[in-house]
Amino acid sequence: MELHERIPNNVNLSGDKKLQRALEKWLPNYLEWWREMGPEGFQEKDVWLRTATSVEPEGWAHFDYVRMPDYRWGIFLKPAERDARVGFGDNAGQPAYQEVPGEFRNALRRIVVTQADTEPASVEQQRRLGQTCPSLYDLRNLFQVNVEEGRHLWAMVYLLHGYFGRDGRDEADALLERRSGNPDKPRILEAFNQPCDDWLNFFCFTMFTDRDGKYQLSALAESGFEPLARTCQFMLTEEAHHLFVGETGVGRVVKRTAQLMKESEDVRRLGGIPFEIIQRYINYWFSYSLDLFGGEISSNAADFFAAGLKGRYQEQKKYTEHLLVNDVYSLPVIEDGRIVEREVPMRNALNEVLRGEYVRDCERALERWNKYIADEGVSRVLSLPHRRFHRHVGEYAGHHFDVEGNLITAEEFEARKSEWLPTLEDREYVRSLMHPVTEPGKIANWIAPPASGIKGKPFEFEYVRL
Ligand code: BYC
Repeated sequence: MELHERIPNNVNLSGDKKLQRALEKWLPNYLEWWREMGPEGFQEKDVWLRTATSVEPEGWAHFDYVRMPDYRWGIFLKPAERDARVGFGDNAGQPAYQEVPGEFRNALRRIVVTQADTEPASVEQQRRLGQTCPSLYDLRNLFQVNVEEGRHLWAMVYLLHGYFGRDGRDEADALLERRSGNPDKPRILEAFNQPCDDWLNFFCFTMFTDRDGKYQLSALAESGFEPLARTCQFMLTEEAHHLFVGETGVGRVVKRTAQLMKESEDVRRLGGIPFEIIQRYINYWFSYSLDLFGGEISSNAADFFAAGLKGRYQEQKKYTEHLLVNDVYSLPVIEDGRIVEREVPMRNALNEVLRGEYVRDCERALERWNKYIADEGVSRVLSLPHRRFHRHVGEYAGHHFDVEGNLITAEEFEARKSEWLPTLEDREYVRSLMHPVTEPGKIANWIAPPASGIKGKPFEFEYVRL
Protein backbone atom coordinates (compact mmCIF):
# COMPACT_ATOMS: atom_id res chain seq x y z
CA MET A 1 0.00 0.00 0.00
CA GLU A 2 1.25 3.49 -0.83
CA LEU A 3 -0.67 5.01 2.07
CA HIS A 4 1.22 8.25 2.44
CA GLU A 5 1.33 9.30 -1.20
CA ARG A 6 -0.61 12.36 -2.32
CA ILE A 7 -3.13 9.86 -3.67
CA PRO A 8 -2.99 6.82 -1.38
CA ASN A 9 -3.28 3.62 -3.39
CA ASN A 10 -2.42 -0.02 -3.78
CA VAL A 11 -2.13 0.08 -7.57
CA ASN A 12 1.50 1.15 -7.71
CA LEU A 13 0.56 4.60 -8.95
CA SER A 14 4.10 5.88 -8.49
CA GLY A 15 5.14 3.33 -11.13
CA ASP A 16 2.85 4.93 -13.75
CA LYS A 17 3.83 8.58 -13.87
CA LYS A 18 1.39 9.52 -16.63
CA LEU A 19 -1.60 8.18 -14.75
CA GLN A 20 -0.33 9.64 -11.49
CA ARG A 21 -0.02 13.09 -13.07
CA ALA A 22 -3.48 12.87 -14.60
CA LEU A 23 -5.04 11.92 -11.28
CA GLU A 24 -3.07 14.57 -9.41
CA LYS A 25 -4.53 17.08 -11.83
CA TRP A 26 -8.04 15.81 -11.08
CA LEU A 27 -7.44 15.90 -7.28
CA PRO A 28 -7.78 19.71 -6.72
CA ASN A 29 -10.97 19.74 -8.85
CA TYR A 30 -12.34 16.94 -6.72
CA LEU A 31 -11.49 18.81 -3.52
CA GLU A 32 -13.12 21.94 -4.88
CA TRP A 33 -16.24 19.93 -5.66
CA TRP A 34 -16.15 18.40 -2.15
CA ARG A 35 -15.90 21.83 -0.53
CA GLU A 36 -18.74 23.19 -2.64
CA MET A 37 -21.06 20.16 -2.60
CA GLY A 38 -19.95 18.08 0.42
CA PRO A 39 -21.51 18.32 3.92
CA GLU A 40 -22.40 21.95 4.51
CA GLY A 41 -21.08 23.57 7.69
CA PHE A 42 -18.93 20.73 9.02
CA GLN A 43 -15.81 20.74 6.88
CA GLU A 44 -13.53 21.94 9.67
CA LYS A 45 -14.88 19.64 12.39
CA ASP A 46 -13.18 16.55 13.74
CA VAL A 47 -15.24 13.47 12.90
CA TRP A 48 -14.51 9.99 14.25
CA LEU A 49 -14.17 8.21 10.93
CA ARG A 50 -13.15 4.87 9.58
CA THR A 51 -10.33 5.03 7.02
CA ALA A 52 -9.13 2.17 4.83
CA THR A 53 -5.55 1.17 5.61
CA SER A 54 -5.43 -2.22 3.90
CA VAL A 55 -7.53 -4.30 1.55
CA GLU A 56 -7.39 -7.49 3.59
CA PRO A 57 -10.79 -8.67 4.90
CA GLU A 58 -9.53 -8.51 8.50
CA GLY A 59 -8.32 -5.27 10.04
CA TRP A 60 -8.66 -3.18 6.88
CA ALA A 61 -9.83 -0.05 8.63
CA HIS A 62 -8.56 2.41 11.20
CA PHE A 63 -10.82 4.66 13.34
CA ASP A 64 -9.81 8.13 14.47
CA TYR A 65 -10.78 11.81 14.36
CA VAL A 66 -10.32 13.32 10.90
CA ARG A 67 -11.45 16.54 9.24
CA MET A 68 -13.39 15.47 6.18
CA PRO A 69 -11.32 17.33 3.56
CA ASP A 70 -8.26 15.50 4.99
CA TYR A 71 -9.88 12.10 4.60
CA ARG A 72 -7.68 9.57 2.83
CA TRP A 73 -9.40 9.49 -0.55
CA GLY A 74 -7.56 6.72 -2.28
CA ILE A 75 -7.54 3.96 -4.84
CA PHE A 76 -7.81 0.54 -3.31
CA LEU A 77 -8.41 -2.63 -5.29
CA LYS A 78 -8.74 -6.12 -3.94
CA PRO A 79 -5.47 -7.95 -4.73
CA ALA A 80 -5.38 -9.71 -8.11
CA GLU A 81 -6.07 -13.41 -8.24
CA ARG A 82 -3.55 -15.52 -10.05
CA ASP A 83 -4.97 -16.89 -13.30
CA ALA A 84 -8.27 -15.00 -13.14
CA ARG A 85 -10.78 -16.10 -15.80
CA VAL A 86 -13.95 -14.74 -17.36
CA GLY A 87 -16.60 -16.41 -15.22
CA PHE A 88 -19.66 -16.47 -17.52
CA GLY A 89 -21.06 -15.70 -20.94
CA ASP A 90 -19.68 -16.54 -24.37
CA ASN A 91 -16.04 -16.20 -23.30
CA ALA A 92 -16.37 -18.13 -20.03
CA GLY A 93 -13.08 -19.80 -19.10
CA GLN A 94 -10.89 -17.42 -21.18
CA PRO A 95 -8.27 -15.36 -19.29
CA ALA A 96 -9.89 -12.32 -17.65
CA TYR A 97 -9.52 -9.03 -19.56
CA GLN A 98 -6.72 -6.87 -18.12
CA GLU A 99 -7.43 -4.13 -20.65
CA VAL A 100 -10.76 -2.95 -22.03
CA PRO A 101 -11.74 -5.25 -24.91
CA GLY A 102 -12.15 -2.94 -27.94
CA GLU A 103 -15.59 -4.15 -28.96
CA PHE A 104 -17.00 -3.52 -25.44
CA ARG A 105 -15.31 -0.24 -24.84
CA ASN A 106 -18.45 1.91 -25.12
CA ALA A 107 -20.59 -0.46 -23.09
CA LEU A 108 -18.02 -0.68 -20.33
CA ARG A 109 -17.41 3.03 -20.23
CA ARG A 110 -21.11 3.58 -19.88
CA ILE A 111 -21.39 1.13 -16.96
CA VAL A 112 -18.43 2.72 -15.17
CA VAL A 113 -19.73 6.25 -15.77
CA THR A 114 -23.24 5.33 -14.56
CA GLN A 115 -21.82 3.75 -11.43
CA ALA A 116 -19.43 6.67 -10.87
CA ASP A 117 -22.17 9.29 -11.30
CA THR A 118 -24.22 7.92 -8.39
CA GLU A 119 -21.40 8.46 -5.89
CA PRO A 120 -21.06 12.27 -5.98
CA ALA A 121 -24.81 12.53 -6.58
CA SER A 122 -25.59 10.97 -3.21
CA VAL A 123 -23.19 13.33 -1.43
CA GLU A 124 -24.94 16.27 -3.10
CA GLN A 125 -28.37 14.97 -2.11
CA GLN A 126 -27.32 14.70 1.53
CA ARG A 127 -25.24 17.82 1.94
CA ARG A 128 -27.55 19.74 4.27
CA LEU A 129 -28.69 16.86 6.47
CA GLY A 130 -25.95 17.42 9.06
CA GLN A 131 -27.72 20.59 10.16
CA THR A 132 -30.72 18.62 11.44
CA CYS A 133 -29.05 15.48 12.81
CA PRO A 134 -31.01 13.50 15.44
CA SER A 135 -27.80 12.66 17.37
CA LEU A 136 -24.02 12.85 17.13
CA TYR A 137 -23.99 9.11 16.41
CA ASP A 138 -26.20 9.66 13.35
CA LEU A 139 -24.23 12.72 12.29
CA ARG A 140 -21.04 10.68 12.25
CA ASN A 141 -22.69 7.88 10.27
CA LEU A 142 -23.90 10.38 7.68
CA PHE A 143 -20.36 11.71 7.24
CA GLN A 144 -18.90 8.19 7.11
CA VAL A 145 -21.25 7.35 4.28
CA ASN A 146 -20.43 10.64 2.51
CA VAL A 147 -16.64 10.28 2.60
CA GLU A 148 -16.84 6.68 1.42
CA GLU A 149 -19.07 7.67 -1.49
CA GLY A 150 -16.36 10.20 -2.30
CA ARG A 151 -13.78 7.43 -2.23
CA HIS A 152 -15.96 5.26 -4.45
CA LEU A 153 -15.94 8.09 -6.95
CA TRP A 154 -12.13 7.91 -6.84
CA ALA A 155 -12.30 4.17 -7.47
CA MET A 156 -14.30 4.71 -10.66
CA VAL A 157 -12.26 7.71 -11.77
CA TYR A 158 -9.15 5.56 -11.50
CA LEU A 159 -10.74 3.14 -13.97
CA LEU A 160 -11.76 5.96 -16.32
CA HIS A 161 -8.31 7.55 -16.29
CA GLY A 162 -6.40 4.29 -16.28
CA TYR A 163 -8.29 2.35 -18.94
CA PHE A 164 -10.32 4.68 -21.16
CA GLY A 165 -7.74 7.21 -22.34
CA ARG A 166 -8.93 10.63 -23.34
CA ASP A 167 -12.65 9.79 -23.29
CA GLY A 168 -12.20 8.52 -19.76
CA ARG A 169 -10.54 11.75 -18.65
CA ASP A 170 -13.39 13.79 -20.17
CA GLU A 171 -15.95 11.60 -18.42
CA ALA A 172 -14.07 12.05 -15.12
CA ASP A 173 -14.28 15.83 -15.52
CA ALA A 174 -17.99 15.64 -16.37
CA LEU A 175 -18.61 13.74 -13.12
CA LEU A 176 -17.71 16.90 -11.20
CA GLU A 177 -19.90 19.09 -13.43
CA ARG A 178 -23.29 17.35 -13.22
CA ARG A 179 -25.37 18.16 -10.14
CA SER A 180 -28.13 16.22 -8.40
CA GLY A 181 -31.53 17.70 -9.20
CA ASN A 182 -30.19 20.38 -11.53
CA PRO A 183 -32.56 20.53 -14.54
CA ASP A 184 -29.76 21.65 -16.91
CA LYS A 185 -27.10 19.14 -15.88
CA PRO A 186 -28.80 16.42 -13.82
CA ARG A 187 -27.28 13.20 -12.53
CA ILE A 188 -27.79 10.20 -14.82
CA LEU A 189 -30.21 8.02 -12.81
CA GLU A 190 -33.48 9.51 -11.56
CA ALA A 191 -33.29 8.31 -7.93
CA PHE A 192 -30.18 10.46 -7.64
CA ASN A 193 -32.04 13.60 -8.62
CA GLN A 194 -34.69 13.20 -5.92
CA PRO A 195 -34.41 15.46 -2.89
CA CYS A 196 -33.10 13.78 0.25
CA ASP A 197 -33.72 16.64 2.64
CA ASP A 198 -34.92 15.00 5.84
CA TRP A 199 -33.58 12.08 7.85
CA LEU A 200 -36.42 9.71 7.04
CA ASN A 201 -35.52 10.24 3.39
CA PHE A 202 -31.87 9.64 4.21
CA PHE A 203 -32.55 6.38 6.02
CA CYS A 204 -34.86 5.18 3.22
CA PHE A 205 -32.27 6.19 0.65
CA THR A 206 -29.47 4.28 2.40
CA MET A 207 -31.82 1.34 2.94
CA PHE A 208 -33.27 1.09 -0.58
CA THR A 209 -31.04 3.02 -2.98
CA ASP A 210 -27.69 2.04 -1.49
CA ARG A 211 -28.97 -1.53 -1.61
CA ASP A 212 -29.27 -1.23 -5.39
CA GLY A 213 -25.58 -0.31 -5.16
CA LYS A 214 -24.88 -3.55 -3.33
CA TYR A 215 -26.50 -5.61 -6.10
CA GLN A 216 -25.02 -3.63 -9.00
CA LEU A 217 -21.56 -3.72 -7.44
CA SER A 218 -21.90 -7.44 -6.73
CA ALA A 219 -22.80 -8.07 -10.38
CA LEU A 220 -19.81 -5.97 -11.49
CA ALA A 221 -17.55 -7.65 -8.91
CA GLU A 222 -17.95 -10.78 -11.07
CA SER A 223 -16.84 -8.92 -14.19
CA GLY A 224 -14.37 -10.49 -16.61
CA PHE A 225 -12.77 -7.02 -16.85
CA GLU A 226 -10.57 -7.67 -13.87
CA PRO A 227 -9.71 -4.12 -12.75
CA LEU A 228 -13.45 -3.40 -12.51
CA ALA A 229 -14.12 -6.62 -10.59
CA ARG A 230 -11.33 -5.95 -8.09
CA THR A 231 -12.43 -2.34 -7.59
CA CYS A 232 -16.03 -3.31 -6.89
CA GLN A 233 -15.01 -6.12 -4.56
CA PHE A 234 -13.31 -3.65 -2.25
CA MET A 235 -16.12 -1.08 -2.54
CA LEU A 236 -18.53 -3.74 -1.28
CA THR A 237 -16.54 -4.01 1.96
CA GLU A 238 -17.38 -0.37 2.71
CA GLU A 239 -20.92 -0.55 1.36
CA ALA A 240 -22.10 -2.91 4.12
CA HIS A 241 -21.99 -0.07 6.66
CA HIS A 242 -24.15 2.16 4.44
CA LEU A 243 -26.84 -0.50 4.30
CA PHE A 244 -26.57 -0.93 8.07
CA VAL A 245 -27.17 2.82 8.51
CA GLY A 246 -30.30 2.63 6.34
CA GLU A 247 -31.81 -0.56 7.66
CA THR A 248 -31.24 0.24 11.35
CA GLY A 249 -32.16 3.90 10.77
CA VAL A 250 -35.63 3.11 9.40
CA GLY A 251 -35.87 0.35 12.03
CA ARG A 252 -35.24 2.83 14.85
CA VAL A 253 -37.88 5.24 13.50
CA VAL A 254 -40.34 2.34 13.28
CA LYS A 255 -39.52 1.23 16.81
CA ARG A 256 -39.96 4.74 18.22
CA THR A 257 -43.32 5.15 16.51
CA ALA A 258 -44.44 1.79 17.95
CA GLN A 259 -43.33 2.92 21.42
CA LEU A 260 -45.25 6.18 21.10
CA MET A 261 -48.35 4.33 19.82
CA LYS A 262 -48.59 2.64 23.21
CA GLU A 263 -49.06 6.07 24.76
CA SER A 264 -51.47 7.41 22.18
CA GLU A 265 -52.82 6.52 18.74
CA ASP A 266 -52.15 10.13 17.83
CA VAL A 267 -48.41 9.85 17.33
CA ARG A 268 -48.17 13.34 15.88
CA ARG A 269 -49.27 14.85 19.16
CA LEU A 270 -46.26 13.12 20.75
CA GLY A 271 -43.85 14.31 18.06
CA GLY A 272 -43.44 10.94 16.32
CA ILE A 273 -43.74 9.92 12.66
CA PRO A 274 -47.02 8.04 11.98
CA PHE A 275 -46.79 4.63 10.34
CA GLU A 276 -48.82 5.90 7.33
CA ILE A 277 -46.06 8.38 6.54
CA ILE A 278 -43.29 5.81 7.04
CA GLN A 279 -45.16 3.46 4.68
CA ARG A 280 -45.47 6.15 2.02
CA TYR A 281 -41.74 6.93 2.24
CA ILE A 282 -41.02 3.19 1.85
CA ASN A 283 -43.28 3.06 -1.23
CA TYR A 284 -41.53 6.05 -2.75
CA TRP A 285 -37.90 4.98 -2.30
CA PHE A 286 -38.50 1.31 -3.00
CA SER A 287 -40.19 2.06 -6.32
CA TYR A 288 -37.55 4.59 -7.42
CA SER A 289 -34.82 2.13 -6.47
CA LEU A 290 -36.46 -0.67 -8.49
CA ASP A 291 -36.08 1.52 -11.57
CA LEU A 292 -32.32 1.53 -11.05
CA PHE A 293 -32.09 -2.07 -12.21
CA GLY A 294 -33.08 -1.06 -15.77
CA GLY A 295 -35.75 -2.57 -18.00
CA GLU A 296 -37.19 -6.04 -17.32
CA ILE A 297 -36.35 -7.06 -20.86
CA SER A 298 -32.97 -5.67 -21.80
CA SER A 299 -30.68 -6.36 -24.72
CA ASN A 300 -27.99 -4.36 -22.87
CA ALA A 301 -28.14 -6.85 -20.00
CA ALA A 302 -27.93 -9.75 -22.48
CA ASP A 303 -24.92 -8.18 -24.23
CA PHE A 304 -23.13 -7.46 -20.93
CA PHE A 305 -23.61 -11.05 -19.81
CA ALA A 306 -22.59 -12.52 -23.17
CA ALA A 307 -19.41 -10.44 -23.06
CA GLY A 308 -18.62 -11.60 -19.52
CA LEU A 309 -18.78 -8.02 -18.23
CA LYS A 310 -21.70 -8.04 -15.80
CA GLY A 311 -22.78 -11.23 -14.05
CA ARG A 312 -25.59 -12.22 -11.76
CA TYR A 313 -25.56 -11.70 -7.99
CA GLN A 314 -22.97 -14.15 -6.61
CA GLU A 315 -22.58 -15.68 -10.07
CA GLN A 316 -19.79 -18.05 -9.02
CA LYS A 317 -21.07 -18.94 -5.57
CA LYS A 318 -24.73 -19.49 -6.35
CA TYR A 319 -24.78 -20.91 -9.86
CA THR A 320 -23.16 -23.85 -11.64
CA GLU A 321 -24.34 -23.02 -15.16
CA HIS A 322 -22.79 -19.81 -16.49
CA LEU A 323 -23.81 -19.73 -20.14
CA LEU A 324 -27.59 -19.31 -20.07
CA VAL A 325 -27.93 -20.06 -23.75
CA ASN A 326 -31.20 -21.99 -23.81
CA ASP A 327 -32.82 -20.85 -20.57
CA VAL A 328 -35.97 -18.74 -20.59
CA TYR A 329 -37.64 -16.50 -18.03
CA SER A 330 -41.34 -15.85 -17.76
CA LEU A 331 -42.57 -12.46 -16.62
CA PRO A 332 -45.82 -10.49 -16.68
CA VAL A 333 -46.02 -7.73 -19.30
CA ILE A 334 -48.81 -5.42 -20.40
CA GLU A 335 -50.47 -6.17 -23.73
CA ASP A 336 -53.68 -4.56 -24.99
CA GLY A 337 -54.41 -3.17 -21.55
CA ARG A 338 -54.04 -6.54 -19.78
CA ILE A 339 -51.33 -8.26 -17.75
CA VAL A 340 -50.13 -11.38 -19.60
CA GLU A 341 -47.15 -13.71 -19.13
CA ARG A 342 -44.36 -13.58 -21.68
CA GLU A 343 -41.34 -15.85 -22.04
CA VAL A 344 -38.04 -14.19 -22.88
CA PRO A 345 -34.49 -15.54 -23.24
CA MET A 346 -32.91 -15.62 -19.78
CA ARG A 347 -30.01 -13.39 -20.78
CA ASN A 348 -32.48 -10.62 -21.67
CA ALA A 349 -34.16 -10.93 -18.28
CA LEU A 350 -31.05 -10.53 -16.14
CA ASN A 351 -31.97 -7.05 -14.88
CA GLU A 352 -35.18 -8.60 -13.57
CA VAL A 353 -33.30 -11.53 -12.03
CA LEU A 354 -31.04 -9.11 -10.16
CA ARG A 355 -34.08 -7.06 -9.12
CA GLY A 356 -35.62 -10.26 -7.71
CA GLU A 357 -32.59 -10.81 -5.45
CA TYR A 358 -32.89 -7.21 -4.30
CA VAL A 359 -36.61 -7.50 -3.53
CA ARG A 360 -36.01 -10.59 -1.37
CA ASP A 361 -33.34 -8.74 0.57
CA CYS A 362 -35.73 -5.81 1.17
CA GLU A 363 -38.45 -8.23 2.31
CA ARG A 364 -36.07 -9.56 4.95
CA ALA A 365 -35.60 -6.03 6.34
CA LEU A 366 -39.37 -5.46 6.37
CA GLU A 367 -39.81 -8.63 8.44
CA ARG A 368 -37.30 -7.31 10.94
CA TRP A 369 -39.06 -3.92 11.22
CA ASN A 370 -42.40 -5.64 11.66
CA LYS A 371 -40.91 -7.65 14.48
CA TYR A 372 -39.91 -4.41 16.26
CA ILE A 373 -43.55 -3.30 16.02
CA ALA A 374 -44.88 -6.64 17.26
CA ASP A 375 -42.35 -6.65 20.13
CA GLU A 376 -43.89 -3.39 21.36
CA GLY A 377 -47.30 -5.11 21.30
CA VAL A 378 -48.65 -2.86 18.53
CA SER A 379 -50.67 -4.36 15.69
CA ARG A 380 -49.55 -2.75 12.46
CA VAL A 381 -47.69 -4.26 9.53
CA LEU A 382 -45.46 -2.38 7.09
CA SER A 383 -45.06 -3.82 3.62
CA LEU A 384 -43.33 -3.32 0.30
CA PRO A 385 -45.50 -2.17 -2.58
CA HIS A 386 -45.73 -4.49 -5.59
CA ARG A 387 -42.79 -4.18 -7.96
CA ARG A 388 -45.08 -2.84 -10.71
CA PHE A 389 -46.19 0.10 -8.54
CA HIS A 390 -44.98 3.63 -9.48
CA ARG A 391 -42.39 2.62 -12.03
CA HIS A 392 -40.71 4.97 -14.50
CA VAL A 393 -38.38 2.54 -16.28
CA GLY A 394 -39.12 -0.77 -18.01
CA GLU A 395 -42.27 -2.71 -18.93
CA TYR A 396 -44.51 -1.11 -16.33
CA ALA A 397 -43.56 2.51 -16.98
CA GLY A 398 -46.37 4.46 -18.61
CA HIS A 399 -49.05 2.28 -16.96
CA HIS A 400 -50.62 2.65 -13.54
CA PHE A 401 -50.83 0.06 -10.77
CA ASP A 402 -52.01 0.03 -7.19
CA VAL A 403 -49.68 -1.11 -4.39
CA GLU A 404 -50.91 -4.71 -4.89
CA GLY A 405 -49.83 -4.58 -8.55
CA ASN A 406 -53.32 -4.42 -10.11
CA LEU A 407 -53.58 -2.44 -13.32
CA ILE A 408 -55.64 0.70 -12.75
CA THR A 409 -56.43 3.82 -14.77
CA ALA A 410 -54.48 7.06 -14.59
CA GLU A 411 -57.54 8.67 -12.95
CA GLU A 412 -57.72 5.98 -10.27
CA PHE A 413 -54.03 6.37 -9.60
CA GLU A 414 -54.34 10.13 -9.32
CA ALA A 415 -57.30 9.82 -6.95
CA ARG A 416 -55.44 7.47 -4.59
CA LYS A 417 -51.90 8.76 -4.94
CA SER A 418 -51.94 10.54 -1.59
CA GLU A 419 -52.67 7.22 0.14
CA TRP A 420 -49.56 5.67 -1.39
CA LEU A 421 -46.89 8.30 -1.88
CA PRO A 422 -45.63 11.07 0.43
CA THR A 423 -47.74 14.20 0.17
CA LEU A 424 -46.44 17.73 0.49
CA GLU A 425 -48.05 17.80 3.91
CA ASP A 426 -46.23 14.56 4.94
CA ARG A 427 -42.91 16.04 3.91
CA GLU A 428 -43.60 19.29 5.70
CA TYR A 429 -44.58 17.43 8.84
CA VAL A 430 -41.41 15.27 8.79
CA ARG A 431 -39.33 18.38 8.17
CA SER A 432 -40.99 20.11 11.11
CA LEU A 433 -39.52 17.43 13.39
CA MET A 434 -35.99 17.86 12.14
CA HIS A 435 -34.22 19.87 14.85
CA PRO A 436 -30.55 19.18 15.50
CA VAL A 437 -29.64 17.26 18.64
CA THR A 438 -25.88 17.52 19.15
CA GLU A 439 -25.31 16.90 22.84
CA PRO A 440 -23.42 13.61 23.33
CA GLY A 441 -25.78 10.86 24.51
CA LYS A 442 -28.97 12.76 23.54
CA ILE A 443 -31.36 11.83 20.72
CA ALA A 444 -34.36 13.35 18.96
CA ASN A 445 -37.79 12.22 20.10
CA TRP A 446 -38.90 10.73 16.75
CA ILE A 447 -36.23 8.01 16.63
CA ALA A 448 -35.05 5.30 19.06
CA PRO A 449 -31.36 5.17 20.04
CA PRO A 450 -29.20 2.49 18.38
CA ALA A 451 -28.66 -0.85 20.08
CA SER A 452 -24.96 -0.03 20.45
CA GLY A 453 -22.35 2.55 19.45
CA ILE A 454 -19.64 2.26 16.82
CA LYS A 455 -16.61 0.00 17.08
CA GLY A 456 -17.02 -0.60 20.82
CA LYS A 457 -17.65 3.08 21.67
CA PRO A 458 -20.82 3.89 23.64
CA PHE A 459 -23.71 5.85 22.13
CA GLU A 460 -22.65 8.76 24.43
CA PHE A 461 -19.25 9.04 22.74
CA GLU A 462 -18.45 12.40 21.15
CA TYR A 463 -18.50 11.12 17.55
CA VAL A 464 -18.21 14.63 16.12
CA ARG A 465 -16.45 17.49 17.92
CA LEU A 466 -18.54 20.55 17.23
N1 BYC B 1 -32.65 5.79 -15.35
O1 BYC B 1 -31.53 -2.03 -21.23
P1 BYC B 1 -32.10 -1.12 -20.22
C1 BYC B 1 -25.04 2.99 -6.11
C2 BYC B 1 -31.88 3.58 -19.90
S1 BYC B 1 -26.45 2.56 -6.98
C3 BYC B 1 -32.43 6.36 -16.55
O2 BYC B 1 -33.43 -1.38 -19.71
P2 BYC B 1 -29.69 -1.46 -18.79
C4 BYC B 1 -25.19 3.97 -5.03
C5 BYC B 1 -30.61 2.89 -20.37
O3 BYC B 1 -29.48 3.71 -20.19
C6 BYC B 1 -25.86 1.53 -8.31
N2 BYC B 1 -32.23 5.65 -17.67
O4 BYC B 1 -31.15 -0.94 -18.97
C7 BYC B 1 -26.32 4.02 -4.26
C8 BYC B 1 -30.94 2.59 -21.82
O5 BYC B 1 -30.70 3.73 -22.62
P3 BYC B 1 -30.42 3.58 -24.21
C9 BYC B 1 -25.43 2.29 -9.54
C10 BYC B 1 -32.24 4.31 -17.58
O6 BYC B 1 -28.79 -0.63 -19.61
C11 BYC B 1 -26.45 4.97 -3.27
C12 BYC B 1 -32.43 2.35 -21.82
O7 BYC B 1 -32.93 3.00 -20.65
N3 BYC B 1 -24.76 1.41 -10.44
O8 BYC B 1 -24.00 2.49 -6.38
O9 BYC B 1 -29.65 -2.92 -18.90
C13 BYC B 1 -25.42 5.87 -3.02
C14 BYC B 1 -32.76 0.90 -21.80
O10 BYC B 1 -32.01 0.33 -20.73
C15 BYC B 1 -32.45 3.64 -16.36
C16 BYC B 1 -25.26 0.99 -11.62
O11 BYC B 1 -26.33 1.35 -12.03
C17 BYC B 1 -32.68 4.45 -15.21
N4 BYC B 1 -32.90 3.93 -14.00
O12 BYC B 1 -29.54 -1.16 -17.24
C18 BYC B 1 -24.28 5.82 -3.80
C19 BYC B 1 -24.41 0.03 -12.41
N5 BYC B 1 -32.42 2.33 -16.58
O13 BYC B 1 -29.37 2.51 -24.36
C20 BYC B 1 -24.13 4.87 -4.78
C21 BYC B 1 -24.09 0.46 -13.78
C22 BYC B 1 -32.21 2.16 -17.89
O14 BYC B 1 -31.72 3.19 -24.80
N6 BYC B 1 -25.28 0.62 -14.63
N7 BYC B 1 -32.09 3.34 -18.49
O15 BYC B 1 -29.95 4.98 -24.57
C23 BYC B 1 -25.84 -0.39 -15.35
O16 BYC B 1 -25.41 -1.51 -15.27
C24 BYC B 1 -27.01 -0.09 -16.25
O17 BYC B 1 -26.74 1.10 -16.90
C25 BYC B 1 -28.40 0.03 -15.57
C26 BYC B 1 -29.45 0.07 -16.69
C27 BYC B 1 -28.61 -1.13 -14.63
C28 BYC B 1 -28.52 1.32 -14.80
